[in-house]
Amino acid sequence: MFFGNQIFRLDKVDSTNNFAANIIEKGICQNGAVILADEQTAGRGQRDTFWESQAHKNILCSYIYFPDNVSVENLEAFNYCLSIALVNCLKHFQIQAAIKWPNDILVNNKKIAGVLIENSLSAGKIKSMVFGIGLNVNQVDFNSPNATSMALVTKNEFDLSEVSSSLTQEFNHWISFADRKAPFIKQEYLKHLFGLQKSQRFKSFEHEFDGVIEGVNEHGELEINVSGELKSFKNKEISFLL
Ligand code: BT5
Repeated sequence: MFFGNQIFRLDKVDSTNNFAANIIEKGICQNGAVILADEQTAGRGQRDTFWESQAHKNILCSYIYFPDNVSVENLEAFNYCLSIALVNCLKHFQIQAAIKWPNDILVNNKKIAGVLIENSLSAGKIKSMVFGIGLNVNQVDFNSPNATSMALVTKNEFDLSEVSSSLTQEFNHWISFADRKAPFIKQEYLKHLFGLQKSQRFKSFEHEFDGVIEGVNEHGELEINVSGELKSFKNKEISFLL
């Protein structure tokens, strides 16, 4: 399997992740298929949020993967690999990025890319995975106050097909390690983790506090040292006050 062996190029779609789910259900795509769209009319973030993107300016894509034997416990490795692939893709274009747990990609504290991974399960095993990625490339004005793009950071325009090829190449490289459950993926992820070992302010269930990120545990939860006590947080249980 390699990503990009089959490519669906779409002018306009509601969401590349919806399109992916559709063709998976109809059984008309190969393992490794990639969906690329110029425009989304209903791009989704996690839990009912919206992903904004002007037409023809950014990378809006979904990668389809039918894993052989992946259990729910090993899902984190795929999140790590995709985040690392995004950071390395940006590095290829001389942009230094960090991963804000669990998978926002930041440059200068602003979000340059977001990830929406959607899996379908059967008997505790993963049947299919859809890796949806929105990477801001040439868009320079956003409604989201904390957004940035490759063009804003570098003052250059980029060729979208070059950026998507680089991302696909990186993801093909890193996903093989997730499959093999290679332990160093987590180390690589931590190398790029935003705020690691630094004091930060957080908010959890209306409560604000200071803490130091120590890492992520085996369930992929964020571990924070709060006044000498190590606490772990699931996705959406905590937000960073940047
Ligand atoms: C994400 O959600 O960051 C996942 C975004 C995934 C988008 C891709 S595009 C291709 C594929 N097809 C889809 O339909 N989706 C995927 P979350 O962590 O929930 O962040 C969403 C929040 O980010 C929004 O509520 C806004 O505040 C902010 N946001 C929206 N658009 C943005 C953008 N272009 N750049 C930076 N921030 C943005």
